[in-house]
Amino acid sequence: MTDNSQILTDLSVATLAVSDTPYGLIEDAAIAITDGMIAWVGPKAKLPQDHAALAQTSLGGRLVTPGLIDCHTHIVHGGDRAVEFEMRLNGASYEEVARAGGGIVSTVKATRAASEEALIASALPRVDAILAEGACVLEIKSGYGLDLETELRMLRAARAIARHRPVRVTTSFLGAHAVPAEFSGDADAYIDDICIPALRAAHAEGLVDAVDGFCEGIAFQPAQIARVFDVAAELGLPVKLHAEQLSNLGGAKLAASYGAMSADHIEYLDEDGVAAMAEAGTVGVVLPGAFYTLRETQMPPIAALRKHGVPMALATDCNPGSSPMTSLLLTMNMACTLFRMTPEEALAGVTRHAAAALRLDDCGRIAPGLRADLAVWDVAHPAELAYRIGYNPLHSRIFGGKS
Ligand code: DI6
Ligand code: FE
Repeated sequence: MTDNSQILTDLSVATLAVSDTPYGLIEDAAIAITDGMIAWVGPKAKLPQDHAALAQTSLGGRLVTPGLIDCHTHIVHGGDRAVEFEMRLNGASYEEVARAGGGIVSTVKATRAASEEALIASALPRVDAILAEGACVLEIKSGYGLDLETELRMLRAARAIARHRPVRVTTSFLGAHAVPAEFSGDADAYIDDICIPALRAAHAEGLVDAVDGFCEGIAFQPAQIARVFDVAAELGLPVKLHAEQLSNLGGAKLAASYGAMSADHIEYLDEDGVAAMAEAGTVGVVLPGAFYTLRETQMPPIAALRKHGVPMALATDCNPGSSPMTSLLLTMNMACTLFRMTPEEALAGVTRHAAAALRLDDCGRIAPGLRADLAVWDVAHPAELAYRIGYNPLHSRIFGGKS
């Protein structure tokens, strides 16, 4: 099955279209693909005659979903922090870990020391793990360079991933991720002298699809984030924000005031912030991998997000510190078990709502006119995708109509 014009038959399909049927599920379905796009989807008995000439491929009764979308990753970075993880579990204090060169500074050091080729080579096995669970789109952030050259190098490596693998990559400039040691105590100077010039340079090179920041006591204040977002607005770039992860600084509200695509983490988000997101059409990106790794106890306000109709997306947050995770299926399971999201919300979180978080309107659902990015699963019911722990039932992945 390599041709990208064909009819897929003998399948059930969770279209994730907005419909009265849970998951937008259609049994005994067929999907017509022409030129890498979905031409038709529906019950096989209703397949229009004009598609009947296309070659048919039986999927043996399997379930088809939209290709998954990981809408928040830091998958390009140097080094890892496994030894630091071990030191902590052997009783080392935060200071001892920091003195031994650990923490985010160690990732910045390793990333600055890595060539573009090395960054690509170290990211690819992680990318492969995510694709092996049916992902077709990855968002990738900068933010471990914190100097102009390395921020640009990270984004070039991110773009290169899409030339090395059949996957769509969207990039986010995250210069406002942390204050590097050389600007310690002077976050404002870092924003003016490095972050904003690096954003302009990265944009001029076509490396930036969106602008992100980390709004937190240990990172940047809302007023500093606002200065970066003002430049994003000037450049015509959409924004998103790591907001309310460890405390409530009103980051989501700030992001919403800039019409943000998403506010991410959001454990400490209050109902005021939820209402602002609903008003602005800002998606809430829930990241259970970081919650789990940090042994956080404050739950994201799932009930308030539901009440205000804020779409909830899910992502791995794949990063070497707070979420060394490369599984969207495990992310879905954690969202259900830790946050009591439903399996249907979890699947929407890595498909339809993840597409909305990235402002992509040609994927994340199965409907005519959208890209034929599909995941084919050896499961009978879509709830099984969030139910299992550490089991991958992917049968095959179709990217732009090609297996
Ligand atoms: N929030 C996080 O959890 C990560 N970045 C962020 O803004 C942590 C990054 C790291 O520890 O390397
Ligand atoms: Fe993150």
